Amino acid sequence: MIKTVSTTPYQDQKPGTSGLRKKVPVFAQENYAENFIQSIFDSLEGFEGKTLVIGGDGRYYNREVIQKALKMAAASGFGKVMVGRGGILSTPAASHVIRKYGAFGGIVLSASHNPGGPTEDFGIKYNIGNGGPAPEKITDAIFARTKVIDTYKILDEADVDLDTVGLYALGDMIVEVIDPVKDYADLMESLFDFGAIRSLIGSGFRVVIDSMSAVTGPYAVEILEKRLGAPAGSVRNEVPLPDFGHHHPDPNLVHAKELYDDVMSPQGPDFGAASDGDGDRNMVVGKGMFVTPSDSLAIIAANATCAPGYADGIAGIARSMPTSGAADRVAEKLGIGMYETPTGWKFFGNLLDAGKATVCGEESFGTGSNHVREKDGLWAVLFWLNIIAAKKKSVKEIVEAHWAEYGRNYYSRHDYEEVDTDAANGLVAALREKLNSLPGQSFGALKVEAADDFAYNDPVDGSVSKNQGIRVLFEGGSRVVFRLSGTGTSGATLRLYVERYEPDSSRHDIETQAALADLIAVADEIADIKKRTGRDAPTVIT
Ligand code: VG1
Ligand code: CO
Repeated sequence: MIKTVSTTPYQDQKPGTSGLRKKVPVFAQENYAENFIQSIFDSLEGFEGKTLVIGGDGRYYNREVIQKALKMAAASGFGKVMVGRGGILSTPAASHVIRKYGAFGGIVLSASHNPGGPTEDFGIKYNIGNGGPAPEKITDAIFARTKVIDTYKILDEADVDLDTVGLYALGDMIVEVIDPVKDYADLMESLFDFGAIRSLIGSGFRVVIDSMSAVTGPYAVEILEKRLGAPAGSVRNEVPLPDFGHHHPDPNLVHAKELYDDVMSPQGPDFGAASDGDGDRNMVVGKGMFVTPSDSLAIIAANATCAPGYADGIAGIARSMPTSGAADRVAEKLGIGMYETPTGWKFFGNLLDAGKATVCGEESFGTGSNHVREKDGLWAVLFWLNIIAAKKKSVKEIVEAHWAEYGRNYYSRHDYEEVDTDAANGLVAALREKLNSLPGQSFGALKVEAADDFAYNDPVDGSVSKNQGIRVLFEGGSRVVFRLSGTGTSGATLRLYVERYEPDSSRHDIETQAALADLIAVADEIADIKKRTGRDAPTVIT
């Protein structure tokens, strides 16, 4: 039976960089999740009888919200929902399932790299039929709807068993519980030379993946241990836990430090990788060499033809604005298109659909391609293994050869987390005021060439996105970028991105923070970071 429930709107359900993210207690308020899910459905047209995909990263509250979403999808007239067993689908796997089965769209339940648990983060994101995050036109419509919604519809039925693969009836709708791993693992096998990677591992090359007790565990075990023959135990923290075992499932040098230290130790593995909560991020570490995400994008693009799925070459590269310009040099050399978009994977969707870009990346440990419409952690790891197997070189050799050929883009991001929201907004407002006066000014040896607030004109649909981050560009190609995070759930997070291009290969082995020290100091001088945030130092440096 379909129930129509009266509800009161919430005013704070604005989707951020990647969907709506809030603390669990916020989501647990009366009708909070229901209002948002109904607002998604109310903003869509023509889904009657069609298929919806639902899955999440297994974090706390995942199962509860999936049951609600299933009953609401049935009440709203979807014909079928495909849901991962146990409510599990990594973000890239959800994207693939939407595409493979021609679904109308999908709901991905995740707060990605943010911690999980009863007082930690939860999130809901809508993906469209191309498998990618809904564009701003749709997220704006959803937000507008959440502010006025007064009823939602839900089926009054018992919960569906999510733990057994099979077909279930829910009112007039079918629920298909699917194996969350198989389709995705098959896709990976179709893109990469599994035979070559198997030989590499068979010859003694030791690979370790840290799934950080998050969603990639089952995927990594199936692919790395079962299909590629790595010894059992090669995947660490492989069981997804609702609280991620109190890990912060963010694969970077701070939160995946143990893995990093292990790979760097002489007895440790040759190659290490980690993923985030929902499986779309990746960190790649080789013995003696941490690969920055910006370099990873450039190196994958430069060596793409090593992988069978990309043997014909790539059409173009896209990167988010704060991501370093390393990939730009590769695009230039290959004579292919290069696109600079705002932060957030949703901006890559049109470029991928139009065939303008084949590989995309973000400095925030995100890399992916046209195989799905999300960034994809394990895909990037497999791409690296494929390149290593094809070139028969170590990560360190591959990265150093790349720098020697293209020059090195020294790069770092400094995050100031949970700072006072007014202070953060004040800092950005003051920077905007200054923009016009900066060009021509010198700070020591650094002279400002240009300064702006990044705006993106989508070359495919003509949409314009303004205020996407403040850029200060110096003569010679160095730059600093300031923006506020759109994924945090308490206070504001200021991100400072710092980059310097160094063509001279005799200067490619400087410690990163040292190589960027003068730029970091100038960024503080221009934006008054320490004074305005009241912080002496960033909380996270990547
Ligand atoms: C951050 C990253 C951005 C990424 C987004 C979602 O956004 O900077 O590059 O696309 O997270 O990633 P923000 O607005 O906090 O800077 V995921 O893996 O965490 O969904
Ligand atoms: Co993520």
